[in-house]
Amino acid sequence: MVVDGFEIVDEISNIEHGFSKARWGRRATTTVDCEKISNMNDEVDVLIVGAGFGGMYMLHKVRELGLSAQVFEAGDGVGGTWYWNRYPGARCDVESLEYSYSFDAELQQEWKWSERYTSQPEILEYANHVADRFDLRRDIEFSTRVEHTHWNEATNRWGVSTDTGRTCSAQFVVMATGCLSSANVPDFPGIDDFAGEVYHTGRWPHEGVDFAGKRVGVIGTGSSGIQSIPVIAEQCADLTVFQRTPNYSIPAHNGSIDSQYEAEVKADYAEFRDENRQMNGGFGARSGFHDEPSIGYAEEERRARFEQQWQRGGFAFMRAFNDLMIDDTSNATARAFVRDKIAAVVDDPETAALLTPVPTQVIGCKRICLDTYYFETYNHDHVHLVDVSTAPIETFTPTGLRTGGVEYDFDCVVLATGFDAMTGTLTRIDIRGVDDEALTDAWSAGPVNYLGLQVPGFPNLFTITGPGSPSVLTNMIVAIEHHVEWISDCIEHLAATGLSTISAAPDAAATWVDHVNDVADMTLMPTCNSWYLGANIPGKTRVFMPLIGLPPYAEKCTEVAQAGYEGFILA
Ligand code: N01
Repeated sequence: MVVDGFEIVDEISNIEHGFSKARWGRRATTTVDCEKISNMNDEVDVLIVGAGFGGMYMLHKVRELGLSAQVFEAGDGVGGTWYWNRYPGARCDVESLEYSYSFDAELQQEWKWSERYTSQPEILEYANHVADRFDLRRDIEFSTRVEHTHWNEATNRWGVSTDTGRTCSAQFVVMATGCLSSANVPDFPGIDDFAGEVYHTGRWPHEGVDFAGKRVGVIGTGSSGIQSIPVIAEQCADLTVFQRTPNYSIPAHNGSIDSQYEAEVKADYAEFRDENRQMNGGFGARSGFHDEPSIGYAEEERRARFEQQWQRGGFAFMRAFNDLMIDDTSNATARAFVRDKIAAVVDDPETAALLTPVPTQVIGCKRICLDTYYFETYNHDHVHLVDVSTAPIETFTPTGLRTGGVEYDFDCVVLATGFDAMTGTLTRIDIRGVDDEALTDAWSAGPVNYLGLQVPGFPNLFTITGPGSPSVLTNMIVAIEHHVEWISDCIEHLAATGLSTISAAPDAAATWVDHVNDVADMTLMPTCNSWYLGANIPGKTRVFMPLIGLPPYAEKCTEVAQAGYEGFILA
């Protein structure tokens, strides 16, 4: 259905605070208000879309270059993913001392985290602190969603228009739109008829949700489900979890931050950051990484190593050996260890079996979850697990939902059903490059770009942590800082050399996409239906989107720049 130039779609990416069931969201159709695009009411050097950690730092860097910038942000505050994902239990799975900006020595010294893994409210507080400290807000227009971004070949500039009627012309556009910004709401029949409340974890109401005395259903057992289920269970009267695929989850062993460790890190923060940048994912250098394969280890020794890393908590577990993601036999030993842990924690053997991934399911193929008492939660009498792997959710009803012929009644249902990751937010904006080519057409067979930074035919448009770069496989802030600095150096280079445009060469991009997939194929990462492959979205082209390995990637980006931006066309 097309209304007022917008197609009404079954997704909620445009709703700010929670959402109404009757109106999931809007997506720009191909109908473009050309007048808006051509009569720009503002002109800047760099237009930045999004005021999360990427957009904020980009703005800061652009100002350092002495250029003008405008940020458009759909939310009414900064923080990006941490602005939207306010569900109970939301916290970072990378340790606080690592998940923070490194670009300003004073900032990293003065900020004090309270927990080992920071909660969403504290990260949002940090984002607001950064916005104030660097006086960022004056160039950010909030509650303003970019809908159209068109390249004008006559002027070599981008025309950008928003849902508020604001327009802007810019020489450069930087998409700092995040990788997990477009909520995935499966097409559940009858959802509009459900009389209760429906919430998506990625669009949580700012005022919170009162679960007291309520019957709650949670659909989904990825990171968002696994973090929120124990907290919701504490608050509600009755909880039913609908699980399609069981997940591996490692206890976070969260707690207050160790002040001695914090002092050690802060004594030489630069060294700590450097060590982490040398890690494959840009984090965890001091989490007991063992750079040796598991082969040759006797079963007992191997288990002792796994146990040691298990006790460290979180991603450290996957650093017990260096071949866990490339050798299925080695991976099988890790997953057997976790299977035993689940069996030891969950009282009811039937529930334990349902919660346990099948032996062939590679651990780490989907992003590992970090939890706090997730499996323990199923030992409570008021918490129930329903397997929907063979009998999917048939329909919502006015009082709940039905699956496997059984009706479940709820006061509210939480959708922890994930995101249209990495490409979803970009393809929902009407982006058009040279010859009016739509990004959706350029990416119809999967995302094509060079270094995850630029799409051929879309000059002067950069993506921060785009597909084709390590992004979601890293500590995002490390990847963000790397991209922002590369982009700002690139813009500075163009200005210094009197050039006005840069765009990825088609052959370089084609080779790069092959490279990203070749690297993935050397690992066990493509072996499951993960969102890294787009496999969670019906109809999405199945292609491995992020590049594995931050250090070689960063080296390549440096080499390309030093070689005069090899693989790019400069004009
Ligand atoms: O989403 P997911 P998420 N019927 O896609 C299920 C980051 N993150 O929001 O596995 C029934 O992982 C789906 O089932 P299946 C982190 O990178 C980080 O939890 O597809 N079930 C799955 O169980 C993470 O990886 C943190 O079979 C349906 C779940 O919904 C990413 O965000 C915290 C269904 C979706 O899991 C996404 O995590 C939270 C259907 N029709 C998130 N459709 C940190 O700690 C989907 N599902 C920083």
